[in-house]
Amino acid sequence: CKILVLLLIFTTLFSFVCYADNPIVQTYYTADPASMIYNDTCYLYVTHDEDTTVNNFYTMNEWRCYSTTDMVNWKDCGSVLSYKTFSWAKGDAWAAQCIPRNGKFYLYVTLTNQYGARTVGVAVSDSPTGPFKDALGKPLIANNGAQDIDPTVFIDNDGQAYLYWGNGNAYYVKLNQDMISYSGSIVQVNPKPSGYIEGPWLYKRNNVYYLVYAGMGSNGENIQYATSNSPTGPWTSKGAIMNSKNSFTIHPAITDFKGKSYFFYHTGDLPGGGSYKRSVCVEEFKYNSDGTIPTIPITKT
Ligand code: FUB
Repeated sequence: CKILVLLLIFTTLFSFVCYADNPIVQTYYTADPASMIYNDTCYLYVTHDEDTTVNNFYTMNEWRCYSTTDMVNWKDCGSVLSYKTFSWAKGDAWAAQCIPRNGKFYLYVTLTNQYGARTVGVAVSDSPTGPFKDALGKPLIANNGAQDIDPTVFIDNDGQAYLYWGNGNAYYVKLNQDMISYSGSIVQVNPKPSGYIEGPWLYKRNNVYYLVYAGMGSNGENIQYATSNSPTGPWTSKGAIMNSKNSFTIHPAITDFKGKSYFFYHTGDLPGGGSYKRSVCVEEFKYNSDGTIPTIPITKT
């Protein structure tokens, strides 16, 4: 009986812990990583590639979350939100990012609305791992048919929050303190960051603002970045840091965690993987002494 209990404890623990080599998640096809540091833990929100060659496209219905305290052992926190939570959405649970504020967690997500337009929704929870609920009952961003995808959110030292997003062009708004509304109009970034396609990731380091994004590489997308002395630009191109691998798209997130810097992305590296069956990965890297980001090699272990 003791042995049975021990076996049960072991199998329960094992089923919740993913031991990370790249790809981090080996039990699902995952993409579009977005890291969030909270209480000494790194949470990683990912999309879930569910294409079963039904339409051979980005068939995605939910957002999943993984967490780690050491960047090696990852806990599967499960599915934290479905597109079905948004009564006004008809699918396409694409890239998302979560941020803590006001004792709550705000998850900005890409969704297709009932009219077929790509939009940005926002969900809120009391916990980083959900359950999240639709904060508005309607899209936060529905920019007249623009490709409103891939939201990234950032709060500056003065408390002003910024939401960037967009495919083809990049847009931003200044979010209000409540994080579910914005002031002023939507601004199209002009000129757009050099080579910009999609997947923006905005952050600040040593008083420099970084906008990291997907551009076009030689064989599918690559990751490029630009910097500015303001969160609203103008943006100076700093070049490419990583090419896509076994997947047309690639999508960035960057974080500092426990004194080290990490770059998250996705490839098509899991067995059976490809452009619509992607897998999230992480690389540790070091900034150059002038604050620029080096080219980052892809490792698969
Ligand atoms: O995952 C669906 C879309 O593919 C994302 O929104 C884009 O950034 C690209 O990764």
